[in-house]
Amino acid sequence: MTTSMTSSIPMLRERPAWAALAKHYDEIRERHLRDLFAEDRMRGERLVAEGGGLFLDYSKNRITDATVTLLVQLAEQSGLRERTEAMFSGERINVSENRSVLHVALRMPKGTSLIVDGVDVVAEVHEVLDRMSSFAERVRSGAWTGHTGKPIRNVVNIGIGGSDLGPVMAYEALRHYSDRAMTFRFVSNVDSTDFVEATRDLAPEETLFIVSSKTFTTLETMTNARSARDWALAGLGDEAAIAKHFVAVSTNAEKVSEFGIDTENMFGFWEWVGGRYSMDSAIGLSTMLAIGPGRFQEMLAGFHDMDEHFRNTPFDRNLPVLLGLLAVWYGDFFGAQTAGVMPYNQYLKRFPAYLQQLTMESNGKHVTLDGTTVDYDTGAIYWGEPGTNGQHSFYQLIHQGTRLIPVDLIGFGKSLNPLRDHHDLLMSNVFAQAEALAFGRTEREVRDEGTPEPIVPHRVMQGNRPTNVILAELLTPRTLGALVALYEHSVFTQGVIWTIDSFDQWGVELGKALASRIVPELESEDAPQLHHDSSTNALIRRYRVMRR
Ligand code: G6Q
Repeated sequence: MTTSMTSSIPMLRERPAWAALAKHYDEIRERHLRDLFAEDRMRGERLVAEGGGLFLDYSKNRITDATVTLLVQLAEQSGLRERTEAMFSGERINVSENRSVLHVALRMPKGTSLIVDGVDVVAEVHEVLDRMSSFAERVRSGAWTGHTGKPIRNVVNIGIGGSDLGPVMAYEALRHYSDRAMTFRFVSNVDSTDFVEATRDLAPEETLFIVSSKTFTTLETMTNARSARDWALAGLGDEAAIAKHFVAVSTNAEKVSEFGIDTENMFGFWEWVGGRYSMDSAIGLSTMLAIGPGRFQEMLAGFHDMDEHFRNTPFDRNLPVLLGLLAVWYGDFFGAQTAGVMPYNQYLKRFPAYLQQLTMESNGKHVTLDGTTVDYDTGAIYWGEPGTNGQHSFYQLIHQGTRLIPVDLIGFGKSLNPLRDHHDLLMSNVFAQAEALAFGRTEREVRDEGTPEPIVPHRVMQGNRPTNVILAELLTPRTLGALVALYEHSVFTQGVIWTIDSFDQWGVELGKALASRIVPELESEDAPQLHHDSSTNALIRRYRVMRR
């Protein structure tokens, strides 16, 4: 499948900037950040960029001005400009699923329009947002009551993957702004423990379930939704109660009504919204219930700020483009296998998990858009924990291990919960870590501190470990939107360089199909015959004995 968008673009290794970068890499691979900073006293003030309310310091990367120039050329030669326009205008850039990729339309302001296949998608988006808003207002004010007339106090989102990770992350991130009289829970795992623990202290008459599933066929979600219905019926004793305690978020009205949810209580979205790009669609209903429609709109405005920045800013000042190009630089030239993202903000504790799906499901691909197997590395393994916790565990390996791990450190100017000197202590760690990773401690420095000779090598920090520092003034719905969009577009930038489809997920689809084949084999001891490999057959037989 060759698309008109990419047919004129040579394979990655044949793009002139790639060869130039390979040569340039040989020249600067040994250069130390200590020297790069010593040579240019303004480096820390020059290699920065701003957009969408976020500030990026990328000076502590193993780059020179020439590196940035070559990476920007690579972006140009990869068609990033054209592909970005193709995405924003609704072209079917998700080639393997033949779909448009229009999460950017989810946050276009009311009154603007984007016509795709004769339909104004922005008008459709706002129609759903308006319905969500009026529903959220009714629930939050107590006007929407449960079956027994009591207001809803608990909201349980049932969904998995893209229908879970965004909502959980956003709820945790924006908890400061949420209605504290309400309880929010998220059930994703088909392990019944997830459902049981999430609902054990909730009163059914005050509980609303949001069944969030784009397809409304996902095994985990439908299994949990059925258990939720049993739970609600056991507590409320009446089928009629379902209408008051269940709403759905889906693209599949037929399946929603088959399940027994009135499609009046369904909030739709569209096939052009990928699961991992859906937290700002109706999939964000739990977020809106928590923080209210006004603040949800602010979050959308933050996404849109970053969309505009991405679309309109020259590449060498463009935050998502710079982050994306640096990821390619470390992954493909330095051979970095992983990348760390460490938010120095407890509210962002689920942000790394959210990013894992966004980055790894999008760019974990081994063929190009036309199906050719790649001969370079694609998406890195993303991971992280909030600071400062990580510093007391795995940072050791980042500082002194043998692997290169580029790290993003995310911090804020102000705390939402100021207490004594906590915030300055927190932020001093951001700056100190970035500094130590870049500059390390030389043998001489260690010796001058009076370190006994045999201990000197152990205390030496080589430094030259790259970081990006991302700062925003305050964690608000708006900055969260901008931060998520920053990574969305960075992922897109990387995907364009690698000429892969960042918007399909055939590996995930495979998992969905495989397990359902084995279920009947676990339930019955006689038939059907087992036709797997010898290991799978033996494991199934052992499990049959264990489950008796
Ligand atoms: C996301 C993936 C995947 C998906 C889940 C849930 O991009 O496609 O994580 O979101 O498998 O799918 P449903 O929303 O259809 O239940």
